[in-house]
Amino acid sequence: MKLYIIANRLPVKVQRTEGGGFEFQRSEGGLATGLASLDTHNETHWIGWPGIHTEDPVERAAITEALEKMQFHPVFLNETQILNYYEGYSNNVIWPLCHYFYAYIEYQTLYWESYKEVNELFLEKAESLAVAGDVAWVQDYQLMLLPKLLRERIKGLSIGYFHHIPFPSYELFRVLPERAELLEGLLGADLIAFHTHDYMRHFVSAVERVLLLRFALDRVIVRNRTVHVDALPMGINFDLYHNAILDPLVQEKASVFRENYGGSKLVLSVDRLDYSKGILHRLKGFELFLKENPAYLERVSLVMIVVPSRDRVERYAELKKNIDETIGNINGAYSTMNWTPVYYFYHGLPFEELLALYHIADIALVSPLRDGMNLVAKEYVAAKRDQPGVLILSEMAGAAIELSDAVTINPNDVVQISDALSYALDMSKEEQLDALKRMQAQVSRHSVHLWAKRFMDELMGIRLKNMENDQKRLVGVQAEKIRKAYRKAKSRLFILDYDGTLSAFKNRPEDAKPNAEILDTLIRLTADPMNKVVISSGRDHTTLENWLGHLNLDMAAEHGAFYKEKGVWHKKEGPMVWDAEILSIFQAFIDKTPRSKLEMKETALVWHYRRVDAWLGTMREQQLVEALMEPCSRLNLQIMRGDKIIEVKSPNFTKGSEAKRLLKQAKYDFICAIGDDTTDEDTFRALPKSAITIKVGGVSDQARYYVLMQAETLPLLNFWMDDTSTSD
Ligand code: GDG
Repeated sequence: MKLYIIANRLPVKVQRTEGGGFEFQRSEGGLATGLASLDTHNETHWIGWPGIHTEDPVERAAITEALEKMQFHPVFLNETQILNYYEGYSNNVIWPLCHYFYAYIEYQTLYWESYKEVNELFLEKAESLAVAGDVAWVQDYQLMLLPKLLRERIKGLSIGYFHHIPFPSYELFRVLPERAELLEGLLGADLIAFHTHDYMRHFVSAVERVLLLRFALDRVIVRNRTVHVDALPMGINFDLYHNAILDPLVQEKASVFRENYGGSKLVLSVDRLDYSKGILHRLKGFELFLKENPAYLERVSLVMIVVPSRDRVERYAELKKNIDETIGNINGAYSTMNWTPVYYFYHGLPFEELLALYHIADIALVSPLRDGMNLVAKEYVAAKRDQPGVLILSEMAGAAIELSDAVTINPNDVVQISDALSYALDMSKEEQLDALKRMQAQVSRHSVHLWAKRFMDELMGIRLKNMENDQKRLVGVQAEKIRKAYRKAKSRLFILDYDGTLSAFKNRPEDAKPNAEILDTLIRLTADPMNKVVISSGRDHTTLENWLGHLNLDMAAEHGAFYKEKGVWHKKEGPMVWDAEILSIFQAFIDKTPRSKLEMKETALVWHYRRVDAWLGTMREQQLVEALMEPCSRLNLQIMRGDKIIEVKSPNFTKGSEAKRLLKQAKYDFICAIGDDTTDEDTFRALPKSAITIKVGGVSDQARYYVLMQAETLPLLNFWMDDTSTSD
């Protein structure tokens, strides 16, 4: 098994040398470090853009040859693709959208075309390398279409996807014309993970609303597969940052910096130039702090590292201009001969210098307006080692969820930034060390190594489960084996659920009338005198009688409260559900839940919410159960959660008790039960282990087999009955 990490950028820097050749330097980002530590015997390969532009086939071949020795497989992009796929759709559409900068979206159809084209290019590269049994782990928003493409073209590949930036609320995501394609693209993966549960929640709601799929907790069935989602916050290489100060070079830098900045307290900020980072708000907050705290003048400086990024793009150039001007104004107004309020570096620093700064900074001011995670916050915490220091952290950064001992701020509120600075400066050394210690424990445990391991373990777990589930799936050999057993048997019992099993779900329950295919199959099945066929449904007996009463079969209605045998209906005794109090509770919920409805059966009341908005339905369902709990226990009634229904009925009858009653009547050498609902699991449980129990719609622990969808049920029954020469 090989692991392919597929990311927009390869973790390597390729540069032209003066002699016309190329120089290659590995760049050990967080991701590369985390993956390098994976305790696996599998080969890890990377697929990505090498970051250098050349259209010359000879140069491309030379770069490819050199990179492949490092197990890096380059995908070359031309200038138009870099402009339209990378700068365009990725950075001018998805990036601002996911960071809630809706007005910054610069949309062009051309961008989308290029985004699709480049995702296909990545697929082509993957296709030339990966085979069944391998694993592909796709990284981030530049490649959202890739999981689906990989799924379609490389059979037997396990696919994971990690989204490094925020996933926005549905209300924002829905504005994208390509919202459905992007979500479908991601759903090609087996596991989709985000930094926080909030992003995961937004993704789930976007999928439910845009694609009209329904999640069951953290999973959703997409065609014939289950896709899992999870929140797995990314960590850092803790030891690297924690131990950095032990390096004499870092120590030397630290003492030089300390000396240069004199006795000033240092507030540090480190970001890439981007509007999501809140750099201007931060400066305004610092300015306010100086204005309101004259005692700190000449005693506190802000050291601001801004790593250049896209500053040829107008919006970024403008941001840079504003930053330059704001800093100019602050320094102009407050500087003295001995003191500079803001030290500003518009360039990246070597690792050793960055670490020296982390170590000596009294405060790290991490105040993005939105940030998927923000690793700088975690790096600062680790690098402080045993020195005091305070982390001021934006509540809009994913990291704020884990780093609850930071001083948190709303980064839009400059007053809060200013107040947080004075609060942090007033904190005692003990308070600072206490908070740091707790955060260090968190960051050291939840390292990038653990993050990568947890993702891979989860993906491998899903792969294993899928393999086990494949064994339970009723197709091919399994279906053939059962057909043989069917042939041999002399006395067969069929217990068949109706809705969702024989008939597809309809928005209006009364529309689920048996069609010709259902009737033909049942007529065929009941024509064999060795078959006893029972329809076991939660529906009322009048409807069942109207729809199926003319057939030669038995029925159990309302979960066995009524049963029909030899053409006659019988009713079992149980408590009455039409209690005024219960009815009024149901009525109140119907009134406040648009599109929900009440079905009134003789022995049960059923609240249907299939057509209700997913979020509202889930909330109302829980509220309704809570409201029903007390009166139902007083009246000895059972509350049952089914597939988008809540049913109140007597506990005396269940589909299971009905199955037991049927078993007592005769000896069978072939028993088959098929159903899609939790109530059918009562039937499965009541039957002997040897019975052919089949869950419709996905695996179930109670059933021996499953079919993925209702549409497979009738063909399966017909297949067993078909007379073909190859079957014996
Ligand atoms: C995405 C998401 C999410 C910065 N300046 C210098 C320097 N850095 C290093 C830091 C840190 C990294 O760059 C920036 O961390 P981010 O967390 O912002 O990561 P990105 O990859 O830019 O962003 C983000 C992340 O993915 C991970 O999922 O946290 O929310 O936007 O490691 O140390 N390094 C050096 N000199 C610098 O001047 N050497």
